[in-house]
Amino acid sequence: MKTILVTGASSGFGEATARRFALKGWQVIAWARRLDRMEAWRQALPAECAERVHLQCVDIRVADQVQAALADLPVAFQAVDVLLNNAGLASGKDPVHEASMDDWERMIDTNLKGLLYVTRAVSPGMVARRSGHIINIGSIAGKESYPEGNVYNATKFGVDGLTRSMRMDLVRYGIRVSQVCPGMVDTEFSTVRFHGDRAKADQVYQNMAPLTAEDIADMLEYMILAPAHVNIADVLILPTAQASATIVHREG
Ligand code: NDP
Ligand code: 8X3
Repeated sequence: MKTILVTGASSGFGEATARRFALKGWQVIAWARRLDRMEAWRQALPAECAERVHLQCVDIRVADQVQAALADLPVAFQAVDVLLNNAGLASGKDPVHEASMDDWERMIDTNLKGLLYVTRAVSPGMVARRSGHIINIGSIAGKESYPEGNVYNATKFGVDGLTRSMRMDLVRYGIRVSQVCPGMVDTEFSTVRFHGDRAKADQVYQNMAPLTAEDIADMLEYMILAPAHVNIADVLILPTAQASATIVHREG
């Protein structure tokens, strides 16, 4: 039985993908800080799927929590086949001379340092087993900068650079390293970015059809289930109405 570890499994793409793989009969290790949110979707699964889901409350910004969670895994969950480095956030959208340094620290600590802590902890097992698949969630924001994106852009450009280098480090061990870079997806992302201002978040997706978390889970499922000799290395996935980070066609 295969095992996937999903970070950020309490919402958005992480939740959709964790649920998807649980329903496909995989063992799922689901990490996030909001255990209650993960417990809610786990309990809604058929019992035989729910029992294969192992939830852990982990703040990926804390290296000790990451290590302790892995050390606590039941034996049956210890061999991680797929690591989905998904947990991340934008915090704020302000010009560089006005932005909050707390927002900057939060994004750097989560999107870069957290992703690194998880990867450093999980990848040695993959190396020892000479197999595995690591998928990093990047963004169109890691391919193109945009005004007021500054530190979010920097973290996602960082993920892009890390993904390429990780692939080089791990290729000799038969480990696939991939990246998915979505454009606009309607999740809790914008509400988090605007510090809970739902009205401001809704404006982001006004008069256009954004992607959904299920669209991203479809892509991830395709990448993960591709034959072992196929690595879909880097995918930019946009809503049809989006042409670039800043060009969005809105009806009306
Ligand atoms: P959501 O806000 O819906 O989900 C983010 C997830 O990350 C939550 O489960 C949250 O869980 C988790 N998370 C945040 N901080 C931490 C932390 N310190 N430790 C553990 N988990 C954490 O957003 P999305 O699903 O949209 O975002 C997922 C990824 O996709 C992010 O990396 C984001 O940057 C990226 N992305 C999003 C796009 C979009 O338009 N939505 C487009 C391109 C990329 P909890 O709060 O419970 O800890
Ligand atoms: C999220 C997409 O365009 O808001 O990474 O940066 S965007």
